Amino acid sequence: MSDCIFCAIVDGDIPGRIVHETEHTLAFLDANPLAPGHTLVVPKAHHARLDEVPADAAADLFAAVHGLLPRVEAAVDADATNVGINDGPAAGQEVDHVHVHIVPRFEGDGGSPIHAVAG
Ligand code: IU
Repeated sequence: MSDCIFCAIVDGDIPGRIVHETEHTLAFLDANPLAPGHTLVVPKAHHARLDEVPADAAADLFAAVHGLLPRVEAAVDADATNVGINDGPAAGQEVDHVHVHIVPRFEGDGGSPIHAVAG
């Protein structure tokens, strides 16, 4: 078993609530969701940082995000979505396998916009 939790999900060694899969990309529900429908999209290959992901795999990753966004919003009847990557420990990255957060947002939900961290 891999010592990377997301590699283990990709490899099927531990269960993930998978919502979408392509040849190079996997999407699954976050185990500790910030909101209903909080989804993580990962490249299947292990890369810690976004700039380590080959360009074609990064294109696949964002194509998957692009396709999933309206489906996630519709699934939970969200009003909007935060899409983001914590790219590196100083940016809050806790799992060192690149992952894109898709966080559904609802009018008046009291959450923070991504730019709040820089404010
Ligand atoms: P971060 O960007 O690395 O901080 O986000 C890691 C996310 O991975 C966070 O939202 C966790 O809830 C999520 N997660 C998960 O879904 N399953 C796990 O086994 C672990 C973390 I560890």
